[in-house]
Amino acid sequence: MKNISNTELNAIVSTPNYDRRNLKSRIVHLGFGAFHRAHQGLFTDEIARKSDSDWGICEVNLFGGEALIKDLRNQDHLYTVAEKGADATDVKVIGSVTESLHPILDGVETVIEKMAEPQVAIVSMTITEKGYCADPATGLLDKNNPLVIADLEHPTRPKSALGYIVQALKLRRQRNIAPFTVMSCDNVQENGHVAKAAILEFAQLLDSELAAWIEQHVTFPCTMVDRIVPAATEETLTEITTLLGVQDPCGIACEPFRQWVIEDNFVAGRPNWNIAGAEFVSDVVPYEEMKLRMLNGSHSFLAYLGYLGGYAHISDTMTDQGYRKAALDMMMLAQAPSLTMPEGTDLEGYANLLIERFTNPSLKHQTWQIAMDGSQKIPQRMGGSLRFHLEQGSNFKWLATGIAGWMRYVAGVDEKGNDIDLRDPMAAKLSDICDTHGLNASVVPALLSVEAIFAADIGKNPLVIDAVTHAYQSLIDNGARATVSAL
Ligand code: NAI
Ligand code: CS2
Repeated sequence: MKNISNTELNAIVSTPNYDRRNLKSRIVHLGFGAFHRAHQGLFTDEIARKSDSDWGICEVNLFGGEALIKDLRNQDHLYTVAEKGADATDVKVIGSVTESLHPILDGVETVIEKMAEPQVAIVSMTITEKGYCADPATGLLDKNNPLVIADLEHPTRPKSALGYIVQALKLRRQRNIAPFTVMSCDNVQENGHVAKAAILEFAQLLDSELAAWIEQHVTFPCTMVDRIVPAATEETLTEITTLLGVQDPCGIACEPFRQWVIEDNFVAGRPNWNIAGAEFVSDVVPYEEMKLRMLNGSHSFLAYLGYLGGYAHISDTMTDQGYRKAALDMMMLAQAPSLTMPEGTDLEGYANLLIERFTNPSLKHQTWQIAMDGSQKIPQRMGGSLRFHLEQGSNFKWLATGIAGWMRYVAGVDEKGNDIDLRDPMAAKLSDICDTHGLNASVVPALLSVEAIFAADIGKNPLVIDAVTHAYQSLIDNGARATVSAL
């Protein structure tokens, strides 16, 4: 490995130009995963570079990620983000993390006590869709979720993010400390509203006075977050080592594009993330819907049908003209018409930019990764637009093919007969249904009847059943590539 001197390092890698000792842990973030490192962590670093911001982040992983937290501590909480364009890579060392905690390393109580500290103004989250313990079809708390059941039984030793937040808020109320803002940064439709509903209902089941206090004093801004950040691989980490000159096990690579639209509704102040390009608005929902339907909806479409068609990465699907055209049609013909956007929004420009971002050959974003947790993703990425087309009587074949692709994928075996490593919180239930039917179109109405995923207005609708059955049969008869290209 090349040994780079400090001067050389600074010439190619940008490092924090501010005194990190001035930062305070005013944010506790749950979910020190790939995305947060390349998004909120980087925005928070950038505002410290450009202003006198004192906002620092205490990182917490509630599920897994102990090794990552240990590694982060070993390097003074610094880590690298490599922004990879088609032709060039920018490397940034991020300095916004002040400290880190993990319940397994530090104890549950230490994490809750940190969240209860008076200087903490925001608890933010990237805990994946399933972290909200909500029913994907309705967005309301799933009282049968094993984490919810366990946390209601042992509220002072929670496991779920909801349990931690409610316990920390309880301590703040008891100690007369003002509450924090709860900010979701997950790809969940109306993420703030879903977080609020789940937290309030959970609190209500524990202590109705606490629930009323939370409702009155805590805010839950919605956010639209966007940046494609594939999971780190050995290859990315090796590349970062080469660029940096030292190893960084916490390093992460992502695309150059980033967007963050935030509802300006904070109870205890907030960083001026706008200095780094975030937008504060009064209503985020239209932007969230645009992104979830056009970007994430077509991502899921490409993930299932791409994986089945033998494409390992999103950029590989973009080299196939059939997939490329189908993805653009999915955006413009299936998703865009269902949106109500502020005047002047250029959806065609947005779609073309998405195709360009998906094409980025430097970004190895696995179709298998995006295919994960489909039961949580499909309803919000395709359900709303499906309803729109049913009301309008318009063509929804792209959505039907996307859903059929998911159904064929959860069968657990690919077109060559190889097993698929299915990851989904509902995997056992989905596999049971698929095993009963085999690769037969009779599985379509059976999967559409899973009400936690498809509300009855969709799942029992004969037009939906017909269209998805037709697409599923084509996948069985002709395979994914021919089915996509025939769209
Ligand atoms: P990741 O796998 O790197 O990290 C997942 C994080 O979620 C970990 O910190 C883990 O501790 C936490 N987690 C998992 N299950 C949990 C649970 N039940 N309760 C609490 N915490 C839990 O994934 P990544 O890429 O960071 O994505 C996380 C989320 O960020 C996504 O699900 C999505 O909602 C959002 N996001 C991701 C983007 C990306 O391109 N990676 C872009 C935009 C949003
Ligand atoms: C992807 C998203 O994994 C997935 O489901 O669709 O994480 C996507 O990369 C981001 O939302 C882009 O902002």
